[in-house]
Amino acid sequence: MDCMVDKRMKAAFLGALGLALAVSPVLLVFVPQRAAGTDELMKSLPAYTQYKCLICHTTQSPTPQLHRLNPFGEDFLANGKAWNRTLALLNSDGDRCSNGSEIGDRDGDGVFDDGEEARENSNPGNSADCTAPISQATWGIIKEIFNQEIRQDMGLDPDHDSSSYFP
Ligand SMILES: [Ca+2]
Ligand SMILES: [Ca+2]
Ligand SMILES: [Ca+2]
Repeated sequence: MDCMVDKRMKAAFLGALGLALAVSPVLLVFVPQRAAGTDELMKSLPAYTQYKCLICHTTQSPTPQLHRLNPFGEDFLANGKAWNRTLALLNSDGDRCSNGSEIGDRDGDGVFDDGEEARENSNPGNSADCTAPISQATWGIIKEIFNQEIRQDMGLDPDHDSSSYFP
């Protein structure tokens, strides 16, 4: 009797194993795989750590089956998959920011603009995302405008009052 149970279990195990081996090629086809080349191409951009695949693709996890490009990805492809001045000066997604401004390298020389972190300011492939970086010089201008406004609102002479409300 025990022997009969063992034989049935062995047959069931072998049957399951056979089925698994038979469908494994099918499973490999349907299990999402990462699009080949995406990681290497991404690393050719000056910055990619914030948006990663979404810089060029319409999905965060592109696969060989689903890897549609966004407007920046299309321009990157048309530019020979190279980051340079030509691509930096384009505004692929049609917002107010050039690709270089969004990536943080306005002139496309591969070197980040002064005072900027080595990360994207906004996504060059998403027209709803356009953030201008605030450099030290820009911040100085903003402070001066606010200080002038406050001095004028308080009735102080902006030419002779040097008080500043921003450090
Ligand atoms: Ca743009
Ligand atoms: Ca630069
Ligand atoms: Ca954008």
